[in-house]
Amino acid sequence: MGKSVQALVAFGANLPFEGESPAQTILAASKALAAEGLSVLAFSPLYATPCFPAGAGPDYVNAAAVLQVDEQVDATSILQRLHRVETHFGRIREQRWGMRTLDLDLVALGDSVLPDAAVQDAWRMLPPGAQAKATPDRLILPHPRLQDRAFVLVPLADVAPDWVHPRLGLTVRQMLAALPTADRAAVKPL
Ligand code: A4P
Ligand code: MG
Repeated sequence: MGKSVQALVAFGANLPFEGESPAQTILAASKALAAEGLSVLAFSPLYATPCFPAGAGPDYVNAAAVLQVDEQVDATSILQRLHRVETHFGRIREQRWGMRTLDLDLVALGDSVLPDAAVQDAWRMLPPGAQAKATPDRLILPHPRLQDRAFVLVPLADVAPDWVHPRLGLTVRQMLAALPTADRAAVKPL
């Protein structure tokens, strides 16, 4: 293997799959990544988090991982592998922000900004009303909602507290500290 980079991945689940709880599915998925050539360097504790948007379904279990991937592997290929793992654990894409047995988001790949700074900025600064309606048709990195979400940042702070957002210049720890206290407090160790 040549040079490697770190991929940050967010795990979420709020529906059981074949009798397994969301927590069991997330742990099984973390082990299934190896079969896709993705090696897990660090895996966070599991957290219970209130469903966003509130009332849209059962509460979630969330977690985060740092993967080590060869520099040669492009971001699209990593997302495809994550989607294969989602499918393996029963994910059916029906509704944006809908309930799911497993959601794997590629939060970041090193300091990559994709497809470019202007497009990442535009998606990141999308007004809240538009966020639920618009779905990107291509990979955006870092994930455009990363900086807003305690259910992503709390577990990420366990495994990659010092990763710096390439557009905001803020660490995971700093982005988390900038969120409302109530958002952070709502994310509870399972
Ligand atoms: N896409 C673009 N960039 C990325 C990226 N960096 N990572 C594209 C992953 N996907 C990316 O994603 C929709 C489209 O975005 C895909 O075609 C992909 O190519 P999806 O995974 O098919 O659909 P989704 O999961 O409904 O959308 P998304 O954007 O992943 O949803 P969110 O924003 O992750 O919201 N509440 C709690 N407490 N915990 C959760 O984990 N998750 C969601 C899902 C809602 N509420 C939640 C949680
Ligand atoms: Mg997703």
